[in-house]
Amino acid sequence: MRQSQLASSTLRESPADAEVASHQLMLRAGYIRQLAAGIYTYLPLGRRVLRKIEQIVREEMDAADAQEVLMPTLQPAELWKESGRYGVYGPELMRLQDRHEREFALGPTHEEVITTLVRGEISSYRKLPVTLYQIQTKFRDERRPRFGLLRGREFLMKDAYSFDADWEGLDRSYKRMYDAYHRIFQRCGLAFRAVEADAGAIGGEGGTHEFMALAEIGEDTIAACDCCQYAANLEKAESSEKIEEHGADTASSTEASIEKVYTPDVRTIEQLVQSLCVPATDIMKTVVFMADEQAVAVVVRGDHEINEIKVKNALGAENIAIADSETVARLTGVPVGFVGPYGLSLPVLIDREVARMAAGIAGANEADHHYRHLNPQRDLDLTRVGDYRNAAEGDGCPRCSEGKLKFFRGIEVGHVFKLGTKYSEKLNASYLDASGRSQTMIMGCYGIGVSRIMSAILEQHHDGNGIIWPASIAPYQAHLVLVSTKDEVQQQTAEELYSGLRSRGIEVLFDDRDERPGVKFKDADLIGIPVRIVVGKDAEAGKVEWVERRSGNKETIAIEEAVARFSALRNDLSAGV
Ligand code: 9G3
Repeated sequence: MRQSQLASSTLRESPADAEVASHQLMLRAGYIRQLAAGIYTYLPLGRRVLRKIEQIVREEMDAADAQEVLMPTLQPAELWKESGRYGVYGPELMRLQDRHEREFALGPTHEEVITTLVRGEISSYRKLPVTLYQIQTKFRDERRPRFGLLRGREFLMKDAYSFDADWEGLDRSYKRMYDAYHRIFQRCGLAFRAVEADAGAIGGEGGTHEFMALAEIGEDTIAACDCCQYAANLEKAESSEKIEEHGADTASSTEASIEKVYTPDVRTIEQLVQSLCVPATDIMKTVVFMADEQAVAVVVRGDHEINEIKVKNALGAENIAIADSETVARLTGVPVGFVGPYGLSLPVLIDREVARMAAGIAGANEADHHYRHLNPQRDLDLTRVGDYRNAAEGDGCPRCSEGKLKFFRGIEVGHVFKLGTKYSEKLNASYLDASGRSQTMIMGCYGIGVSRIMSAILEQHHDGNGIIWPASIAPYQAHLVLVSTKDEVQQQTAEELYSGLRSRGIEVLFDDRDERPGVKFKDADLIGIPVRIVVGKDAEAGKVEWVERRSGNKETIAIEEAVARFSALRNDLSAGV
């Protein structure tokens, strides 16, 4: 492709609202343009990268014997009413009416569609298992679209769905997808971790993993053991129950009786630490939540954070949120900051680490007063002790005995779920087993954010001068740069090299523009094609400069050598190494 004809141009600056590197770089290098908030056009360079990512996904899905389909984006609302999800997602589900005023949704995902399809196509155990997938535009009306393709309102997803006769079959299908995901992210050049995750609203009976691309701007926090393979989204991560050396378990030994102290206007942990000169680890932090319509108090140690997902799952609640101060005052008669587990008129969930405390300090359920010397074993109802806190860095690993948990930020680029019968039951996807009995299919679903991967790769593959694409997904294999359009020999050499490479099937972006060399080199650094061939003054000696974008290495080599290298490189690429 001649860069003088390319439909996009590079920008000197990126728009102010582009906050992260991947967003800035895709705009500046001319890969995408925003049409509206969270809605983007892929310019030619961007479309080529997206297609390469799709191709890697497609190859690995096909290698795992999944069959590609393409489902509609327009979905009848009836399907979502039948599955009971029409009201669950609120304004995030984009809705519209057709000319007959029939209600439709723009598909955010396709469990309903695929289950209805399979219900009609498969009725015998002989046709199971089957895994179907598509690479398709999804719509989710995010309240705050941001970071370019990382959180868009219209985006490209590969979504796959497996159907098995039984749970063992699902385990096999799940493992095949899980392994295929490892190959896909490796081929895309991503540094990633598969982490145990929370199944969320999608539910499903048997576990779920997220694939996280490591990146500082990632919205998710991963807790990973520095010793074994344990890694989990912080939403779900656990800590070892092993008693920490310093926090000796003296719960049963303290005899001091409860004492009420006057703590005027002392509401926060920090204020308690200051006014009572105690460490946060001696404080029982009590927060009141509304779980669906039920008020519940949760108590964790002062230096820990409450994990709302764990509380929600423990209560089996649909919705959970911190109760506002008026609600707390109305329900308990106690102003916020003075609520505590002792003598409280609400159900109380006690975190494991609180149950171990010897003498704790907590709100006295009376304005301007706290209790001290609370001994949970003696004074509190411990029927609802559990793990309700976020794991903390440095906590012991829940799987191995000597590891410690470390935190990483990640971008979720894949998510695999064991759904079980959650949809097949509701939508009657059943089959006749070998003895002719009707059985419900066991499902799994598997998503990859194809457009999101592009941004995640960029977050991991750039430097101060611009993009550095992994060869597997670069828009072109070679960036051919002609230094001077005025110089006959250079011009001729570049043209011959351009046609020579292309005739060998090498993808070339040819910078044939009548621009100063400095501008060309800056643009080439920005666009990020992994290998650059510069045709300059050495052309008359039959030599060109071979520049590697990532390392910056430069070599002057014979033109024939440049072609030979690419042909070799191309063979590597087609082998998918
Ligand atoms: C909705 C809206 C947003 C949603 C969903 C439904 C997320 C929804 C979860 C999934 C689960 C898996 C198949 C591919 C892998 C992920 N956001 N989810 O179901 F109506 Cl507005 O999409 N689906």
